[in-house]
Formats: sequence, C-alpha cells, structure tokens
Amino acid sequence: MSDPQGLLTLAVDTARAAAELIRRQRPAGRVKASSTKSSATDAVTVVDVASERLIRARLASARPGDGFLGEESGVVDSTTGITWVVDPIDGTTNFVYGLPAYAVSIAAVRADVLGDQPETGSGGGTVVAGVVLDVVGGEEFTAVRGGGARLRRGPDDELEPLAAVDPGPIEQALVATGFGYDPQRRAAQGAAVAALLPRVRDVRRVGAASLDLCWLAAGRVDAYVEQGLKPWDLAAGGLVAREAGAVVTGLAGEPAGERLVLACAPGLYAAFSRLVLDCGF
Ligand code: LIP
Repeated sequence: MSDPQGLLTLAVDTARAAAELIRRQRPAGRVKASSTKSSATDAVTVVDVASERLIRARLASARPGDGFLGEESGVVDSTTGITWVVDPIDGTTNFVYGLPAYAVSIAAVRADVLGDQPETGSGGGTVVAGVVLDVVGGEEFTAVRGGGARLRRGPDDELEPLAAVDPGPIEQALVATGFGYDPQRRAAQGAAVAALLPRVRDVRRVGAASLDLCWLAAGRVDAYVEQGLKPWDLAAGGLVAREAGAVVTGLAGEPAGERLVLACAPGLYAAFSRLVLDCGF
C-alpha cells in the first residue's frame, strides 16, 4: 500500500505529462471526433485515447499491479489495493470546440474491486489522492484524504490551501451544473435547471465536472449539482472539494454518484438540498 502523498506525486507528474501531450497534439480550430459513445454528442477524439494511453502506461510502469478505470479503456482489477480512476480529457466537447475548459483528472482509489462509483460504500473505493489539471490555464488542484486541498496556479507558483466559501442565502448562490449526453435525460435536467434558475443568483454550465468541483473548492462558485456523472468525472474533483471543506453527497443522505452529485459549503447544504429536491432533480 502506498502513502497518499506518494500516490499524489505520481498522479501530478502523470497529469502534467498528459496535459503536455494534449497541448502538443491539439490542432488549431475544431477537433474532429474519431467516434462517439453513449450518444451522437458523446464525442471521443484520438487525443482522448492518446492521453489515456500515456496515463495508463506511466502508472502501470510506476506501480505494476494497480487497478485502472479509465473513461476510454475500461477497467483492470487491482492486485495492490489501489485503483486509478482517470478521465484523460474531462470536458471533451470543450476540447473539440476549443473552449478553454478541459482538464486531466487522475484519482487513486483504495479498493481491490472498484464498485460502480468511488465513495459509494457499495463495494466502491475510497479516494485517497487526486489531481485535476486545467490543461489550458495550467492550474493544478490537488488533495490527499485528510490532508486538505491545494491549488498551484502555475509551474513557478507556491501551493495555496483551498477552502470552500460559506456564502450568504441560497438566493445569492452561484450554482454550477451540467447535463448528460442522453436526450431524454437532458430534457428532465433542463426542466430542473429552469426551475432552479430564478431561485438562485445564476447558473454556470462549464462542461467539465472536475473543474466545477475544483472551482467550488476555490470559492469560484457556491454550489454544484449534476446527474449522470461517471466515476472518472467525480473521483479527483470530489476529493478536492471535500478536502476544501465542502459537502459532496447524493440526495437524502445517499453517497455522491451517477444518480446525483450535490456539492456546496456546509452552511448552504440544508437550503441547497431542499431546493434541488424542490426543483425536481
Ligand atoms: C463531461 C462532464 C460534465 C458533463 C458533460 C460531460 P466528459 O465529461 O465532466 O460535467 O456535464 O456532459 O459528461 O464527457 O467531457 O469527460
């Protein structure tokens, strides 16, 4: 078993290498999707695949026997008790269009056989270290379980601690959200967000869950809610948000997962969770 700090150092080095590959391989203009997955808009590019291949190779070389769960290449069970949960480009649609909001997300999860979602308790794992690296802006959000969350704004900058900000009333909250790729699910999510919009300050739809969660940790939004997240969208950013003091959970005491992720500062949780239920998420 490795110490969380050692796992984090490996994750950060690997994320930096992947981000460099993504920057180098992204052509100017719009990127052509090489295939789609769950729907005609759920794009995959050759750079997604190349990034995940690099991440997988580096982690396997450094820690043979670890498990791996990646968005583009599926799952390998662990023989070491550690599984890596990886989104090689979180915010793929932004990457395709050249919108500067996409990240490499790498998390180390302590589990022999990973359940459907880390932190679910249903055979799931415990996220012990994670990094979310904003490929365009260069910001690195990191956390180890029980060790707090930090932000390095650039390669020459110091690490600064992160703390989710306790905002005022829910009516003043800036809420981040997102939508799945399934058209039917999007219709329901759109209706829920339409009901939410007049009852909060405003809504932001960035397109990368890992960045949404890290920006919550940095106080750039007050709350986040989304349905349909996969383990690789949630694992690293969820740890960063938790370690920055945010509540990251599902509805009615369920763990955060595909059904719903709700995240906010503790002082906002009662009002926000009531509002989320009331709006029909
Ligand atoms: C994205 C998520 C985002 C969601 C998008 C998409 P991907 O992940 O990070 O929160 O709203 O629809 O699922 O597919 O870019 O890795």
